Amino acid sequence: MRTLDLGGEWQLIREATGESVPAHVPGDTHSALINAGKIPDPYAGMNELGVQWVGREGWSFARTFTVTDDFLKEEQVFLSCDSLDTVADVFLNGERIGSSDNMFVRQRFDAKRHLARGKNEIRIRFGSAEKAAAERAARLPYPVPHTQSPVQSQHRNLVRKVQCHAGWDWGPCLMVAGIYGDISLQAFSDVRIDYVTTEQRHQADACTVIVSVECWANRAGTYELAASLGDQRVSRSVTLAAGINTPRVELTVSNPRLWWPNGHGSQPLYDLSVHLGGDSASKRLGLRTLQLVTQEDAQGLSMVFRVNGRDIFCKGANWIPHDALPARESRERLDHLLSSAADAHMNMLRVWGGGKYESDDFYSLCDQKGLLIWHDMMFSCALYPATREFLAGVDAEVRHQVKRLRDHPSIALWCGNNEDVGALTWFPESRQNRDRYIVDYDRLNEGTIGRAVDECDPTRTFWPSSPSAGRGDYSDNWHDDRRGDMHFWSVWHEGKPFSAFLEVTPRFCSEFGFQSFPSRDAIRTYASPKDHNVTSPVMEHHQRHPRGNSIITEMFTRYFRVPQGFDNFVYLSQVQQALAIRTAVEHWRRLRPACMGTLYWQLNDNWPVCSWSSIDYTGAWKLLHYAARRFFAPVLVSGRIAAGRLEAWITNDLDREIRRTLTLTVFDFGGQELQRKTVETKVPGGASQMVGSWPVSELTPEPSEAFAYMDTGDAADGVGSEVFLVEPKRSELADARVSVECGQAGGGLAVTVSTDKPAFAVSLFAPGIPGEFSDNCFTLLPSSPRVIELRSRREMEKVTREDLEQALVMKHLRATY
Ligand code: BMA
Repeated sequence: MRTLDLGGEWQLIREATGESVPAHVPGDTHSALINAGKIPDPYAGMNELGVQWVGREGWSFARTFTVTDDFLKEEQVFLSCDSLDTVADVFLNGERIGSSDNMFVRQRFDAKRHLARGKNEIRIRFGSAEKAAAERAARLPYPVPHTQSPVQSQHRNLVRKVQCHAGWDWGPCLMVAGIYGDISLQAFSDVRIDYVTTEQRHQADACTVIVSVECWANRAGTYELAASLGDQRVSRSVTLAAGINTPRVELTVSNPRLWWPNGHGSQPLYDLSVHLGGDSASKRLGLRTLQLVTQEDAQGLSMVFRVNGRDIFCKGANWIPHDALPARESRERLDHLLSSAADAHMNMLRVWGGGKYESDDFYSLCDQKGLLIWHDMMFSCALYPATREFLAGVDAEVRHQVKRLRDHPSIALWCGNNEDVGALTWFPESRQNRDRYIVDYDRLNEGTIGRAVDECDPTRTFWPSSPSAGRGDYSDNWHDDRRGDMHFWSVWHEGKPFSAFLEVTPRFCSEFGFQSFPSRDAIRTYASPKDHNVTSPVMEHHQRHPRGNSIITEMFTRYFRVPQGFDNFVYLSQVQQALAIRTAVEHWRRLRPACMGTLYWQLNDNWPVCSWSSIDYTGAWKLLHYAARRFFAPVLVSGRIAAGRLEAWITNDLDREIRRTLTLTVFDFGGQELQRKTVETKVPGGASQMVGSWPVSELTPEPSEAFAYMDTGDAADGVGSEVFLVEPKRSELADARVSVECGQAGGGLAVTVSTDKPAFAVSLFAPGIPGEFSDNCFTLLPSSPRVIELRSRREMEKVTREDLEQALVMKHLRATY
């Protein structure tokens, strides 16, 4: 196979005027216009509103390239496009060679007869996806509604494009068009490999890998098929008919090193390469077994991911595209986000159905880091049509993506969509005529998506929707705690207190969340200091939930004393978010094995915004992400107050028994020790146990003047964990004097933090210095100063101690009011 890469410098032409600007491919319309100075950055201020016209126009990407004789000597030459976004006609030297209207399908257009030796021109004309969607809507026999966000492109559900490009309750509306991934001309005379897929058969000391090579043979014949896996090699002759064939070979690895999710073992990857008739392909395999165990039990139906025979408690978050402008995505940013997930002991991410099938980099990084993927298909929060054309497009999409991705060991499950069963009850049209819409839903979901998944990946479970109770169950499983996965949104959308998290026993909670404001650095990218007020128009523009800021503020009044000033407001919103998610996760981890997974909403942002994310658009960890590193730790010490008693729990996700000495100390807010209890305990592997419980009234007569602190003294478990005996706002916190001193530790910069009285949610920020601290948002006791290291991400210039001293901001709870 000969390849001519067409990525690089193109021109972007505005169809209406013929005006052109340089454009990089892979890339998108908006990014090219920003780079050319034609439109302002839509992430700053309220610029997004002024660039909506871009998505309503037609645009062409064009370039010239040179083709050699050698290339044209091959019998077949085709144009391969990984992703054309969205409604595209492709022209070679002025002639239309094909079209596409689904950015999730790899397109291959026959190109040979349109090419000339020497100079050629390619032009890809994109019509407005928004206009195409409106035209389709007008032709539908009945309306097919979708959710609305404050800035919204209508009928997003009628075009096969990243659904959140049209606006979401955390994302801008930027209806980009563009060319993504690889675009190249490919030439061959014998065989083209389309997909390599594998199946593993695990025996006691060996794993046999069956390799299927889906290929296209230009003519019938006998070819050599050679494959290698690790240090194993096989080759054999295969006879292919003209057209599509799927020859197979088998390789056996003895004593395989198994691939494990993060926290359960390592992630060895075996190189697989295949050569056939002049074409070749390679990938990296992880050898492992994975089952989703759904078994009837006393509570209902279990939902457990079992890897290599071990039941895994899934800990993680939901993933959205990491930039609303595709040209700004990068492997480096993916690596930071995914490393941050692994660093916080996550072992699963859910690729959410309003985004996209991600880049190859994304999946290979997940493979390397042991992050399992719950993979939605790209349908979200809407009803969808079930016309013949729509279903045919989806069929091609799902078959392509599943065959493309299925050999990644990280992928754990294919799920039909996000919340589309629930959506049946959201719109007047579907409430009045549920039958019509549920038939359409089923045609699309079971009829097309489910069938394509079953046929293209028999090794994995097809889960119909998130949330759902599994195949064949059409109930809205939103808050069902007997079976299936749950999206628990009562605390955010319904405004219930955090204690509502303690009232449910999800089998697997795949969404729940609470918002906070992003870092000071992120806010500065969109709001100038004069707008640093949460109800300024700019700040409200970067809050896409209509009641978002009110919910944050109202929740402050339940738990905290009202903070003073903008900076404290922002800080406290992050403390509050961390408390919300910690409350839920600690509880649901205590419930194992009834509950076996918690994925909070959401890991990342696609622009700078106030949202449910734990890492903001600049890559900065919000305080929630630091808290996650503690509440997702393999051994978790947690406390809760129930029925007037303080309970101490140890949750052990390791596969072996642990012994711990748990110390519970009750301090007054001045730091005086009032009580100390010590418990010797053993907790089996994969179990959670209450290891002690005491009536609060015995611990202190004045719960508003004291707090409890639990600690195992084992460094691996992290620092201790505080339990307030009444809400923080009712606790008489002392005016602690917290001091910070910048210095060196662990080969880098560090901050020593100490205090004269107990201080809570002690947090360090270094605006302008991208990087993470080794811990943050912790309880600081006078007896235990802490040395917190800074891991800077600023590679080019070294951050000095003076830089850190200048930038450093320290906050703690008592200092906010
Ligand atoms: C969900 C998600 C998203 C949404 C989030 C916050 O249920 O699936 O659609 O952004 O809640 O409202």
